[in-house]
Amino acid sequence: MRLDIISIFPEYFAPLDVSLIGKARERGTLDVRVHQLRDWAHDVHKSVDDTPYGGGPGMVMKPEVWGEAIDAVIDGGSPRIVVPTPSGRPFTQELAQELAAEPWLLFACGRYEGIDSRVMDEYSARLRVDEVSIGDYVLAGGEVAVLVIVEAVGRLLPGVLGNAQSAVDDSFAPGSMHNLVEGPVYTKPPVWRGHEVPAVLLSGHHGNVARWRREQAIRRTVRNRPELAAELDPDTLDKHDRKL
Ligand code: 6GU
Repeated sequence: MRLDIISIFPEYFAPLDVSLIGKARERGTLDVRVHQLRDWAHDVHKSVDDTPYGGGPGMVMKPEVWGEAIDAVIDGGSPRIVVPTPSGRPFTQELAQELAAEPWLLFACGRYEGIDSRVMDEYSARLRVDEVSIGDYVLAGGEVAVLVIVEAVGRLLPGVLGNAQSAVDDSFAPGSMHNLVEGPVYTKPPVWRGHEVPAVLLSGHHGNVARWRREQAIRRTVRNRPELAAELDPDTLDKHDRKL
C-alpha cells in the first residue's frame, strides 16, 4: 500500500519509522511518503493560509496551494483522499478495514480552521474523498489524527501483525466479540502484590474460560460503554448481565 501525507509539519510523522509500521516500510509492505505543503506555496513567506470569507476567528488554508500540492503528489493517479477534520465522519474499525483494502491513500492535513472547502469539491468530482474525525474533541491539526488512522489501517495489512488472530479478536472488529469491548488479560506470575489471577484462567477448562471471558467483556461494556451495551441484543445481554 502506498501512503502520501501532505502537511506543514512533516516532523510529526517521525513515529512512522518505528514499530509495526516502520517494519512494514522496511519490508516494502508500506510505501510512505511525507510532503511539505509549503513546497507548493507561491510567495517568499511560503504562506498557506488566509483570512476566512464571511469573517470569524482563525485562518483558512488556501485552495491554490493545496490544489498544486495534491496534483503534484497524485501525478495523474487515483488515490483515495482522506481529510482529517473534527467535522468529518467518524473513524471506526469498519472504515479502517475499508481503507486497508485500498492500494493508495493520500492524507491532506489541515491546520488552523481547516482547508478551503472547494479543494474537497474539486477532487470529489473524480476521486473518493472522505473527511474523517477520530473522535469528539478538537486537535490543533490533522497530523496526530493521521498517525492514529495510519496505525489502525497499517496493522490490518497482510503480514503487518505478527499474530493474524490479533486483528480478528479486536474490540469492534466486525464478526468478533459482537460489539463487546475486550475483557481483562493476565500473565505470570499467578500472584502479584497479593492480586491473584482469576482461578478459572488457570483451570485448563476451555469452556469455562470462554464463558468467563464473555461475562467479563459484557461487564466492561456495561460499565465503560453504556451506549454500546444498549445496542446489544437481548440474547447477548440477559437479565443477569444487565446488573453487572
Ligand atoms: Cl481528524 N482533526 C482535528 N484537527 N481534530 C480532530 C480530529 C481530526 N478528530 C477529532 N478531532
